[in-house]
Amino acid sequence: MTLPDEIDGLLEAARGGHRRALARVMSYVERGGSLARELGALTFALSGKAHTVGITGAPGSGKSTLNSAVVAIAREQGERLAVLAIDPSSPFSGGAILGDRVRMADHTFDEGVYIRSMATRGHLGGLTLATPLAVRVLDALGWPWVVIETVGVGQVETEIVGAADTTVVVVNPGWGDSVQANKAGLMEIADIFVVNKADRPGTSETCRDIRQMLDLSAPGDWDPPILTAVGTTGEGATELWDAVCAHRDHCTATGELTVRRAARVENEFAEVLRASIDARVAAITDGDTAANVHDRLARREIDPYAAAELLLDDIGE
Ligand SMILES: Nc1nc2c(ncn2[C@@H]2O[C@H](COP(=O)(O)OP(=O)(O)O)[C@@H](O)[C@H]2O)c(=O)[nH]1
Ligand SMILES: [Mg+2]
Repeated sequence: MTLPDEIDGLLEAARGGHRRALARVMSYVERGGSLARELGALTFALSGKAHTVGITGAPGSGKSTLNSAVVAIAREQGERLAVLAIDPSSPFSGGAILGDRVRMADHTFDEGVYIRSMATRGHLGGLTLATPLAVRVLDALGWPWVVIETVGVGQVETEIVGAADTTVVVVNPGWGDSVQANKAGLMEIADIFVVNKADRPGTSETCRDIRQMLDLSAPGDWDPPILTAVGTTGEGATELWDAVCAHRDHCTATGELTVRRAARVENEFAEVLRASIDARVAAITDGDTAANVHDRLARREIDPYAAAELLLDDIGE
């Protein structure tokens, strides 16, 4: 079957399970620009049904291995899942992603699993805007679960994954003693903790350390469970999947899910606005007005506030 040229047809084919159509749609999302924009507009009203799960943790902590084991369990229960692997530190053909492909190879021929490594070249706002768009498109195309794997090293990655409905933080034995820049950030976003590589010494100490750190933070109505797992054998994968489902049920019952989703779309709006303003300012900065403003600023004829106002007046059109 040849692929339709127009976006609507492509979306319809992708929704009908046509893998090449889906791959093409996701490439458009990745590439950004007007086609991504159009896809976003067409899919927005259809989205909001999928439950999104973020998995984060240091590189090498075993996120992909564990995720693959969890996907297998979910599949046994008849669930369909789309997995987005986002790793800004490694380019599309990089080692980490290649590793992910190998680990995920078990699911290659399974129609109920879709796995995509995301790159975000050409995207206004980068990862922060490309990821929610990608998630929304998968959601609108009928994937009931969208799993987002990202490296929990930077603030942007933490924010992305923290915006999921359920956030899983993967750590390893010894994490309690480690000095990690964004440890507090990870503590804040975790709905579920997993100490993976529980075949190594120090697992129970790490669980205890996390417990203590959690006890110091303000109690919410969901107490994040601290699980242990061995990704390579699949030990603990069932418990992790059960915890994800329990968290989803909890959020649904309490209305927390609706609150989170409203906050998420509000954040995205703010982000889009900021990125659009930045882009317009950058465009102006190349022009005559800008040169003039910079000169006057340098000569101290106008102050930075007046200079900003002059530029912003130009945006207004
Ligand atoms: N010993 C041990 N190794 C593991 C475990 N889980 C994953 N690994 C190994 O850790 C390495 C990194 O795993 P990977 O899933 O790519 O980590 P990611 O970067 O977080 O996605 C691989 O060599 C895995 O085989 C585990 O539970 N125990
Ligand atoms: Mg990985």
